[in-house]
Amino acid sequence: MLLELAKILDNALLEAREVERLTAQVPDLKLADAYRIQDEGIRFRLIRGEKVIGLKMGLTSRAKREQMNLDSPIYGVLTDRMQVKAGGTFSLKAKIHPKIEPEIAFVMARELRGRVTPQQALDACSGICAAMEILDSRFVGFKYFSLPDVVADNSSSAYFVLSSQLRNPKDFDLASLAQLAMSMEVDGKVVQAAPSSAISDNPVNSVVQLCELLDARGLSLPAGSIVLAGAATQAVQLVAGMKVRLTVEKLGEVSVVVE
Ligand code: OOG
Ligand code: MG
Repeated sequence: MLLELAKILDNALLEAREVERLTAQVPDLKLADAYRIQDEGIRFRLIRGEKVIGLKMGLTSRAKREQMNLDSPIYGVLTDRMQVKAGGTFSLKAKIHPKIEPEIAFVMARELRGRVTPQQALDACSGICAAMEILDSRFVGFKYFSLPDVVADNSSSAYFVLSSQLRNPKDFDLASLAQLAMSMEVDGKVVQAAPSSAISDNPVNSVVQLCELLDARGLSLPAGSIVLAGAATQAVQLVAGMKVRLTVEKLGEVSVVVE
């Protein structure tokens, strides 16, 4: 059954079309099984030659939990083919209904496992940068799905873009990481803004939470992983012609042009 559900979602991805939420068919779909569907979906992508390069946290800010009407943090997997070049173009061709959101990314120098403190998580990083995630839910209308639905759908993750300005974590302490102004502009006009504390009170806490979610499944956070900490604000619908730019105080900027 799980494999069948994973196949439905994988076909939706390949054909760029929306499908009914899985819980319409399987109302009692458990979160643990939703992560297994997510695993299968990633396995299909690996068979097609993609490589896992990181993980994303989702629903780590109140703005996102309210936008999606869902209430707990979740994770998804990032592959190399999901990465868009900084300053590059993003084509709406073969996408369903993509949205973009402002994030902060960490690059892990060392493996982390189980319960770690925020300071241990920060010490295990080799880089921090501004990032944007492009979500593209495979569910009808990008709404009315439950937590197991979105987890099965790789937590809505579709693409991401990392700033080419990678900062040294040694230049930051925990307090300073929670005080960075983040501002996302479309065509030069600010459309979303929030302090970095909007993400899990401190974006590094998203790394801590990710380790706990992984540990509950017997997994660790591998060395070398990119970690998206989750959006600080609501996501914004992408429209052809937009130039989207995120600026994060002390981290730098990252942009993408939609075509
Ligand atoms: C779920 C994914 C949420 C974030 O950064 O909070 C997420 C969704 O909004 O569809 O990626
Ligand atoms: Mg996100």
